[in-house]
Amino acid sequence: MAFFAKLKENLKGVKERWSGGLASLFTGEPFDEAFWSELEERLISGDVGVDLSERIVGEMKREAKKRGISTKSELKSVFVSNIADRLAAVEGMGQPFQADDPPLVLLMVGVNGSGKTTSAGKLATQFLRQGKQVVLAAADTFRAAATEQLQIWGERAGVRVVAQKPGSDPAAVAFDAWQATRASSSDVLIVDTAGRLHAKHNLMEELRKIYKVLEREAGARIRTVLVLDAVTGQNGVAQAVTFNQIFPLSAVILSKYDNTAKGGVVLPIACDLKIPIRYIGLGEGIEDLSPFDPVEFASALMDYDAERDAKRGGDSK
Ligand SMILES: Nc1nc2c(ncn2[C@@H]2O[C@H](COP(=O)(O)OP(=O)(O)OP(=O)(O)O)[C@@H](O)[C@H]2O)c(=O)[nH]1
Ligand SMILES: [Mg+2]
Repeated sequence: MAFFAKLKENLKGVKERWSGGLASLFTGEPFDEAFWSELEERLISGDVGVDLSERIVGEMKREAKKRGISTKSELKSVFVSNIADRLAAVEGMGQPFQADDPPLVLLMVGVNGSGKTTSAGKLATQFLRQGKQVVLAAADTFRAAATEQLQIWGERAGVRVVAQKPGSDPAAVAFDAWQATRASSSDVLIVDTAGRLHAKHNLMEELRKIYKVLEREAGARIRTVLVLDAVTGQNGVAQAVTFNQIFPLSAVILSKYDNTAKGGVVLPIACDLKIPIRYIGLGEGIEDLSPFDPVEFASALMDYDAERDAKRGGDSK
């Protein structure tokens, strides 16, 4: 199913979406100064952040002037392009990981409960479908339940899970799993880690250690993946900043997008931190992970179908 259709379907449950309030701003009559401040306010309230919201409104004003746009409905496509172009300008945006120079190593990180294990399971399934051989590493050794959870995903997907007993060194599990990946000539190793508060120094150091072990072995084949709960809002930016200081982040997976009324946090993460959002989580099921599409995201944000509009434009010619 296309990202947009799936997005719409999965978002049905969320009432009073932020995007609804945004889209309703863009109807009909000519716009005035009050329109711009209202737009800026709504962007800020949707977790876009103050600076970036100002910048977006400033650019839209200039664009509207340049093109002689006078109605709010015409501004809609200016808005959608502004958002989509900003996102698309970030290298890797929306691009799923490729395992064409195996083995690809994905290190899943994020705060407690953000969706790391679930996303690891979903990714494993997608790689399997591409005919890739996958190994999962249970490097969340804090809780026995964490390993069990990953093993359930492994069984469901038909993937080998490398684990040790609870309390073992997560870096040692990662190393074991790397060796298993090599020995079995697998294409992808996905390392699940324990959730950690980005403010907890010792836990972040532990993560650095796991990364070092993997980087030593896998070199440039390692990708660091921050799983961010879309519901977290602006705090997601702070999380991304801190994890990005431990090691450069290769990607964000925005999980639980089906649970949030907002989602504007992707903009500061992309535009200010230059971290590509590669996937978006739209539910708890194995199928509910889609590559992030900036154009469809921007359109859905406005509840505005750019393709449909383009067709209409074409019809009227
Ligand atoms: N609705 C929805 N729920 C999700 C999504 N991704 C994960 N979840 C749910 O969020 C909860 C936490 O997910 P986990 O994958 O266990 O999160 P985690 O980051 O591994 O958690 P810890 O290991 O405890 O830090 C589970 O109930 C998942 O089913 C999503 O995209 N949408
Ligand atoms: Mg987990």
